Amino acid sequence: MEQTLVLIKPDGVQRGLIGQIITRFERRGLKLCGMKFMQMSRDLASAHYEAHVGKDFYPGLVGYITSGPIVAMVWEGKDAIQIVRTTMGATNAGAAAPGTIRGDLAVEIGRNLVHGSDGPESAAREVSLFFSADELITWSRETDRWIRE
Ligand code: DAT
Ligand code: MG
Repeated sequence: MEQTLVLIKPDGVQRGLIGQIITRFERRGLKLCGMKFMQMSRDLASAHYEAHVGKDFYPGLVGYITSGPIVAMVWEGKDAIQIVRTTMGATNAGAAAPGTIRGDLAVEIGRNLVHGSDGPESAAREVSLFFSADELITWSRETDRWIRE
């Protein structure tokens, strides 16, 4: 089953939106299989955002993601990567569609509340940056047959 890394960024924690953001993924039908409340080090931030090194927004991005505690989660399901991305909405929150997390709760790209892996390779890489294998729980859920036929 596909797994993807989701972060509730420091603005989501500071604004008291942890519960609302988790609820969006729960009610969509994805299954939580790992979660931790933590502060990202600069080393972890550089590894996580290695694709953006050298871009003009990179220093601000690392400063933002390390500025306070975050919630790191792994969500699982068929097509979980794409489903998380559509639930989050566009990167630039100011242009994100209403109904998405960013489109309902945020207004700009530099405070866009959430991170979700963008493909199978980045998901595998990012999940292993934040979680060891024994921190991920495999469990069966009674409602799954009412979510997928
Ligand atoms: P996403 O978070 O939707 O996967 P991304 O991987 O392209 O987007 O970029 C990572 C983060 O970097 C993004 O959430 C916000 C920031 N960012 C990206 N492009 C930016 C830009 N042009 N100006 C400012 N911040 C940007
Ligand atoms: Mg990305």
